[in-house]
Amino acid sequence: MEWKKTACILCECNCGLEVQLGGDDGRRLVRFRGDKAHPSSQGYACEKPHRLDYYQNHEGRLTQPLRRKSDGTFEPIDWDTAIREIAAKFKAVRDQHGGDKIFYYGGGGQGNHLPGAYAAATRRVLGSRYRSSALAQEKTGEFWVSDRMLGTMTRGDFEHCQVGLFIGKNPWQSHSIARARVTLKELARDPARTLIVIDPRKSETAAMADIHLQVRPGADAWLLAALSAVLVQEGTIDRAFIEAHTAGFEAVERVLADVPVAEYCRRSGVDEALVRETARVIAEAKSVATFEDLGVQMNRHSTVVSYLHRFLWLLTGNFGKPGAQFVPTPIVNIAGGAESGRSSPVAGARIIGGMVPCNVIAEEILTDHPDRYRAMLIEAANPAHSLADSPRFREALDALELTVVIDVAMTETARHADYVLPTATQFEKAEATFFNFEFPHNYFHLRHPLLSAPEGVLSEPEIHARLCEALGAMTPEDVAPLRAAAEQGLDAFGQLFATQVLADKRLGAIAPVLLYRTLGPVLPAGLAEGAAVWGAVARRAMTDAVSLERAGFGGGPIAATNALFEKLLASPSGVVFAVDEWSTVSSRVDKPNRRIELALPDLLDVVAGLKDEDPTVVNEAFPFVLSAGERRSFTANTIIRNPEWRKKDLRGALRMGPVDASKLGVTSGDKVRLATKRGTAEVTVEVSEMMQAGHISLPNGTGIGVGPDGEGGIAPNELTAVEDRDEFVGTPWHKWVPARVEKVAG
Ligand SMILES: Nc1nc2c(c(=O)[nH]1)N[C@H]1C(S)=C(S)[C@@H](COP(=O)(O)OP(=O)(O)OC[C@H]3O[C@@H](n4cnc5c(=O)[nH]c(N)nc54)[C@H](O)[C@@H]3O)O[C@H]1N2
Ligand SMILES: Nc1nc2c(c(=O)[nH]1)N[C@H]1C(S)=C(S)[C@@H](COP(=O)(O)OP(=O)(O)OC[C@H]3O[C@@H](n4cnc5c(=O)[nH]c(N)nc54)[C@H](O)[C@@H]3O)O[C@H]1N2
Ligand code: SF4
Ligand SMILES: [Mo]
Repeated sequence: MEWKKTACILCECNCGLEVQLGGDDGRRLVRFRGDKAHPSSQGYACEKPHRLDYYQNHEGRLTQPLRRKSDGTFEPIDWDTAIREIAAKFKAVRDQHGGDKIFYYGGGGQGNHLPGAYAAATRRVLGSRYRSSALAQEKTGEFWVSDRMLGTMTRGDFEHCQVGLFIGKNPWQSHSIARARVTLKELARDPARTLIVIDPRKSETAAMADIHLQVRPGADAWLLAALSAVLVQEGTIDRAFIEAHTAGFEAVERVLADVPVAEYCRRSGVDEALVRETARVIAEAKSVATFEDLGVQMNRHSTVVSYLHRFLWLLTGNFGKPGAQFVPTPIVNIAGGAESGRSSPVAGARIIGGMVPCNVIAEEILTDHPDRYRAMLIEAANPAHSLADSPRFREALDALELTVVIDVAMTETARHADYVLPTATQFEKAEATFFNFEFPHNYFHLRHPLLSAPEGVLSEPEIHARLCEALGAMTPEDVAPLRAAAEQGLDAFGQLFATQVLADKRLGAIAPVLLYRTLGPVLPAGLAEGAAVWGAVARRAMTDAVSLERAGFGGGPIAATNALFEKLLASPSGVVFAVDEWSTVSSRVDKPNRRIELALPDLLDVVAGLKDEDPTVVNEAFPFVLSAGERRSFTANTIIRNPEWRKKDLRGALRMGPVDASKLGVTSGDKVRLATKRGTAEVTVEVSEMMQAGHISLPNGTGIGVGPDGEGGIAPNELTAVEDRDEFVGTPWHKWVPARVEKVAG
């Protein structure tokens, strides 16, 4: 049996996989093993990819374009009709109300990123100016803070750190760092190294930590303020680093000198002596790597916590040295945090990295404001399930004049569309890994398809190319010369593309689909969808020539682009494309004089104001804090739709600590009624030693296909509210949902 190379698509790591196909039709994914040749995962894989056949083969798979009828049901239509009608209807919205009323959502999930690249062409042709994706309900606060302080993103070197710190992050289950469990075990086992976890829950990662700061849910701001205050007040900061590499320290010092450490420890629920010891461990370490994630990013004061988090490694000089924080060279920068010059048209929300906060989208539709969004193109995302307050989002979709969804499956979102366009799965087309942030060697993985796509579905690049053609934006005359050059080889193609397309605004706008139509057909079988990667590589060859040259791709921008692109096409396990040096990291700070800006006045004001806020106050009506959407061993957003893919806990239990359970008189397996201000659901309890009193949690990605409490469990966002969001960037408080639990009689 042949082993074919691909990657797992269930979390952002996209570990390299080898797969054997089988079954009656040869289209089942039957055996799996980690790909040892993958530059980052090196043979590692967790338990989840063994169930990937549930993604590739399932009942809800779409294989025909669908159009909504007036009675609300769908009818199949052919592709020519679908493309013609959709193009005409988008054009009508653009011509009547302006292209900026056409909103784009999605573009990629955990393992697919190329759709968003191709959609850029369609968006420009339509004049669509506003867009968003899941990143604007999790990462935009961190991106914004990082952009304002460093002008770039950073990541941590957990493989070599002496101290590894995870804040609201459970990498044992959620990964996000390469070979997470191996790295965590090494860190925990070595007596000279320290694993620190900040989590209200004794998560799998917290359970193996040397230090677990079991914070009160939602009280991280006080804890991190206390930790950084101890560094300043005990004088253990790295003054030499601060003087050489930062600006604005005095303002920060003034605020932190004032923090009443003992009182903030009390409010955060963590013992003061343990907080002081943790600060000392961080201050004395040779190197500290850190990672913050959803536990704090979907919580109260999330943006302020992202800011305070940075003090822990910046005030201790843990930047730009092995084992500490670094600035990677990605092929595509998906972590941009620049604030756009404009705000969202109705709510006036801040737009970070080009993305409108997810929590304001519904209110920008459900209004009579003249600038409301009137049409939406949604691709590779399931916002009717993943965004706060699903009922309201469904209502917003229904209020639009036109909704088009591009997906592999009939999803909660697709059900509210006017047109649903079926696309090839991530194993039926070339795809690529964009969440690669390794250092000093970074890699890129252009994946080859495992299977051909079934009759009736088209890949996203083909859909976007056809839409652009139907809108008259890409003509045979645009295509012909580049197509001829591509036939002659990459050198001729590169020269012509550089002189013709980049010099012409109209052609530049459709560059991704133009690449697909011209370069795509000459690429090796199955790799046509990788054509846009050529454009991404070309941009990187211009901005990071030195890093690429160290990896063996030099000789000027076009030569380096073509050499790297050819290597990507020929390397089904991925390619190391950038080699960096630790000594150059600080030169990547993109701020005046390469100095990291420590003082962000608006956020410092909030830090100072924490004094007047008490996170220990209990809400009488909703005395529990619900974490709505915890990563467990068999959750993967909504990528896999059949609940049976989970080996256990099909419906997703409500975890609750033993003290709360006995107070309520319930035990594992009992049903309870869970109520928030937004909704109620009946759920099954799992009594868990992981949970502290007053804290309960539900998994993410459940409740698919079957109403609020069907077979697949409860969909968490039936219970969340859009207005509970960060004051700066609008990210939701999914990990801090006030809730009430009642025993169900009988
Ligand atoms: N198995 C699995 N892995 C995944 C995914 C998946 O669906 N399933 N999804 C992927 C995606 S999209 C993402 S964004 C990442 C997310 O990865 P994580 O952020 O690690 O995932 P979560 O389990 O949502 O939250 C992490 C932790 O935050 C803790 N937490 C809750 N409230 C608080 C609080 O008030 N303070 C602090 N400090 N912590 C708190 C929770 O107890 C939990 O242990 O995971 C990725 N990996
Ligand atoms: N309450 C609560 N809500 C949350 C979270 C939480 O912790 N709590 N977590 C949030 C986070 S961190 C994230 S990242 C989001 C994720 O939410 P979304 O970004 O909406 O992503 P998914 O649920 O993974 O949906 C991916 C969609 O892509 C489709 N798909 C799969 N392969 C392809 C393909 O090749 N092409 C196309 N076009 N489509 C494809 C799938 O069928 C699915 O409909 O959820 C968020 N929502
Ligand atoms: S860590 Fe993530 S990408 Fe790797 S095998 Fe597990 S789920 Fe898949
Ligand atoms: Mo996410």
